[in-house]
Amino acid sequence: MKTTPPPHLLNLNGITLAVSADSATPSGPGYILKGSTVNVLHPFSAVDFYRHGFHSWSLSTWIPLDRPLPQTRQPKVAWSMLDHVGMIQSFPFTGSGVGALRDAEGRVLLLGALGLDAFVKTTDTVLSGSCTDSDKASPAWFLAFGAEDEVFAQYAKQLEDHLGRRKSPPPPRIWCSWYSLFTDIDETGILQILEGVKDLSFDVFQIDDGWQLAMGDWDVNAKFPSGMSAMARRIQAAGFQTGLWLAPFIVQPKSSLYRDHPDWLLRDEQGDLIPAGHCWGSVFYGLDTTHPDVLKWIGETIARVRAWGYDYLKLDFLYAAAMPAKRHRNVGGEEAYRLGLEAVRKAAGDDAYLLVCGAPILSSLGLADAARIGPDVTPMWDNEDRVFGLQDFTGPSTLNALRTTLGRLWLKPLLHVDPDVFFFRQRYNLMNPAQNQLLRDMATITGFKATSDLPAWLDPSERDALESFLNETSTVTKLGPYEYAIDGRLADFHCVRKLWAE
Ligand code: 9PG
Repeated sequence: MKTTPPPHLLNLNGITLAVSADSATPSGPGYILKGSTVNVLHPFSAVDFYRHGFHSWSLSTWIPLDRPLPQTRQPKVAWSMLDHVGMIQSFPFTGSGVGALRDAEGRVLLLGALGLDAFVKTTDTVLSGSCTDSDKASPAWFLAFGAEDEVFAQYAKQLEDHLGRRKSPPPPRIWCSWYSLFTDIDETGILQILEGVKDLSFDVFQIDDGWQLAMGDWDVNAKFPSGMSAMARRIQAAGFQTGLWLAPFIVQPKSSLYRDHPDWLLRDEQGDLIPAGHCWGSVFYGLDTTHPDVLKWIGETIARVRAWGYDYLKLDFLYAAAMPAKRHRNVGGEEAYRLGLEAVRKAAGDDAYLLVCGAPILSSLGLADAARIGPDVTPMWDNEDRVFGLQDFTGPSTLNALRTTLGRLWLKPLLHVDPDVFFFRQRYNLMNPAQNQLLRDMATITGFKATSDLPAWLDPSERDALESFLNETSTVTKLGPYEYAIDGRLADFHCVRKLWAE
């Protein structure tokens, strides 16, 4: 029979908490709790819950406890692209890895896992954590209470101690092909752009989605007749580091990988394939990264791309390896994902720069140099059909991207945080100057600067403004949860608080 551990009465920064856990040990300004499940009963009147989404695009923000958002109306096939399916089922008051409560005075009670495959839920009075990390008999948690920035900073320090941190130089400045051309890229067009940006202060020139045969078949398609090595050499000759996009954990039905290795794909208990989402005109699936043959294939794929000459890899749709499933080895989704990411890191080598995207966040720590921490931006402010029509806050839009990025800035001490691109072009851009400014301000705050503006779309003054922005170093001061000062100018992000239709 399972025994319930007695509640520990903990005094934390002036409040008394009743905690059920296997153990509770003071650690600096907080406590380390141990247990597969832990419960924290607190005495204060919380008004907001900090919901941390599962992967890069998943909603991460403070949500008022008295205004619960309804579950998304997206079809189930799309759910994994939005978040962890279990978190959509118990939407919105369940967080991935970490959860926190905030009272009217802005004091925060935070419960954060220090292992993988953990969730934090809340009711008005209790924060509850559950963790299935198979590595640990009694998983560890960090519990802290105090000023918001302090408790998140303390949690970040604990995560670094448990999961590690890559020692990367400052983030590179990137030109990326996605947000102008999407999949409509080819060799001639890319070489023309390379010529047009070669005098601008980018460090990395990154080719995005559109060069490959299929998701699963990571070889060059007919649009790049000289091949990807030749392209890498041209990028280097222009003075840039070479960047390439790939989504090594997903598989499209049209790929040869799908036909040749049906046993490598994630399935449920009944043996049915689990959709990882729907994109590019079809459903797609995730790989079982606990399968030794899959890990070998991942290593070979990454080694091939590295041998072509690419040093900066944007690894996308990675959540697909972390979905709940019946696997070759019986481990949790995030543990399985981390095995896959370890295989990537091993094959890429220590000197490769790995940007993870659509990626589970905590389980990427210590392996990735950078993580996208929000949905895609667009040269358009909102995505109302998806937000109000489908109750989905993960769709491409600048507002959605700013909201979740702002909610995840506490991760900055742990890795480079990528807020996605900004725009200097007014062509094909539906945002007003203030909206464009806010997006650039977020790039300044994170220190991660990337754009997809085509040189042909920039007028001379926009090109000059882009060049000076790439070379700018600014003084950033946080004024409050939704306000920053950049060189003394206010950057006001209060707009991200509006989540529901008024
Ligand atoms: C390439 C793109 C870019 C981009 C990534 C990722 O919800 N969706 O349908 C959805 C589609 C694409 C997507 C995100 C969400 O974008 O974030 O930077 O690399 O893939 O296909």
